[in-house]
Amino acid sequence: MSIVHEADRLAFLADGVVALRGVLPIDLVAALDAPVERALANEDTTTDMTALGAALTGDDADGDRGRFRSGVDHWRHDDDLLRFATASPLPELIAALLDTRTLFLYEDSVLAKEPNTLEPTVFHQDHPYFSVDGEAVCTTWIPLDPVTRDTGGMGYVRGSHRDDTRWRPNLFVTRDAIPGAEGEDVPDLHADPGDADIVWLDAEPGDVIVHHARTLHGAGPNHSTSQRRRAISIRYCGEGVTFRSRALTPKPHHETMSDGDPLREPEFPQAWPATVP
Ligand SMILES: O=C(O)CCC(=O)C(=O)O
Repeated sequence: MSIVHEADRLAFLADGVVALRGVLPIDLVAALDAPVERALANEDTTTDMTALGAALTGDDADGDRGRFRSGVDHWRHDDDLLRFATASPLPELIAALLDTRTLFLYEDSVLAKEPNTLEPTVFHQDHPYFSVDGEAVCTTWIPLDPVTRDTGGMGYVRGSHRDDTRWRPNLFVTRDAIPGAEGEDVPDLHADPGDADIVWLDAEPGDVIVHHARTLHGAGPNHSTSQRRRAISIRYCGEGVTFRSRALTPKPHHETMSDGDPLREPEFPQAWPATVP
């Protein structure tokens, strides 16, 4: 079992992001291949973000270009993904990193950029998309393929989780705000990083990148002609986090929750301490 070092915890607190290198067994990551492909093939849970971006900008989504596909809440339909999120070595690592006695699964997401995918992932902050309040909220990003800045690697604005700015949620593939969303528009950091301290993190299968829910982050296009960029992103909440409905991203399985409720099963599966053998 890998240990989260104190230096990792301090880096996460200071920067709002940390890369935990080689902390997942390679065969465990390889075993995600089949469930991730199932998730990508499921049009009920997964969106063609390339088509969405083209519809929003009036571009042509056809032709010789790769697709960016992304979905959410696959754990609800796929026991392999639920087990990975709640009964693998991952939750213990994250509980240690957040220094929390309990950890609940908020959601999972598959995010694939096929070779020659033109869309970057626009910089955004996760917090406004999540129906929770509290400090101990994070996203883990787990690559199934080796990833570099050129193939869609992730970039994080170090220290942005300490900024009180409420950033307006966008649709990931354009900077246009989600209609009705409040907050300030995130600057176009892909075009002009200005004085933002962006760290671009290459990653390998076995690595886990963890960012705080307030950390601004984005990703590049996949310029490779042969290398896929598949990842699964799992979002967790620790002690002290409570439910707070946000109308932008309602989930049917949250209907039983009221504002201020502590997180609980079955709406938020308990990931740590483990309940599933
Ligand atoms: O994989 C990507 O391109 C974006 C992932 C992301 O923003 C997230 O998981 O919070």
